[in-house]
Amino acid sequence: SKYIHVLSRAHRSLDESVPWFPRKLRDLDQFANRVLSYGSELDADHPGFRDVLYRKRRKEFADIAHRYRHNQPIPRVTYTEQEIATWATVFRELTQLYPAHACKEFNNVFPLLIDNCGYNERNIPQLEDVSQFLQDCSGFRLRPVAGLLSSRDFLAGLAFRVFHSTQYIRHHSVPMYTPEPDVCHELLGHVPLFADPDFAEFSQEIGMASLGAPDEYVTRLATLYWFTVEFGLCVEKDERKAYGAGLLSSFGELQYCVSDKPSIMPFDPFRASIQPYPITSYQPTYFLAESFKDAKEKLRQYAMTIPRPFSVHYNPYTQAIEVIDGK
Ligand code: TIH
Ligand code: FE2
Repeated sequence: SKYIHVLSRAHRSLDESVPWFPRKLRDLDQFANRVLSYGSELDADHPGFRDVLYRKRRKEFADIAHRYRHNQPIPRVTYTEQEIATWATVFRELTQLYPAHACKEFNNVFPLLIDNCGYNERNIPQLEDVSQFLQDCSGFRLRPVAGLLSSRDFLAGLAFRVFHSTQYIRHHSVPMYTPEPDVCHELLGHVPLFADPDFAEFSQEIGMASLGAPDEYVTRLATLYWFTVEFGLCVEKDERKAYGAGLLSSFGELQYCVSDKPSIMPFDPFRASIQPYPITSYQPTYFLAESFKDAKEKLRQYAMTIPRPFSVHYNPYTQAIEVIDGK
């Protein structure tokens, strides 16, 4: 028998063995208080570790995100000349590579961001403007984040078409590649594709599959996310194109990924979800998808193998997850 819990006001809780997950958009506010590391704590090997001003700046950004609550506009930031100069370098180099190496969906959206969201060499676009634009395109929205979220929390956001986004910029000494996300990575790498309907659906599917899933499966879904949304390649007329945000925001790795150096495997979620990967260097291996639609179909097949005593449905009218007993 199927029973939709969300219809009852008294949200009967699931079996105790099922990890907690958000049911409505506002529930994402709870993530703010459990970031794994606060955005201003930099490791000793971080390029900004010895830069007192940079660390102070990182703290300001972390504080904005920490105070943020659902439905508030994302605070606007005045970026410094040095920050804008870093953005300009990244923007200039990447926009020269996109026509040849980015996938067509990305190149279709990019001019809209120039026209509507202030994307240009001399301006770092504001998260609030970009979030409004995405909501119009695909219902995706941005939320500022104060530090690293657990995979479980981060993926859960995607189930609601919410993307947790950093707002600070990489240290000026490392424009071509940084191992941590920054505003260049979010705005240039992720944002264009979240405006694409098929890609948005694919991303949301990963998020929905993760809700209440056992830890081992959340780890595998995070790996799948890594090899698709972050580092995915796809085929276009026999050519290899980048759709992963980690490639589209790094002018170092974007050139490397289409060279003959890395090894390339056909996208198969059963295989990609268990592939080990480095997080501080270019990827030795990429997975090549046929299309977003094909990747989504394969992901659905994979998601059906995740053991969960219930299924989930996203109701766009209430922006809530409905939980349905049984598979
Ligand atoms: N390496 C990317 C860049 O330099 O823009 C940033 C990240 C990709 C994936 C995680 S962080
Ligand atoms: Fe990312």
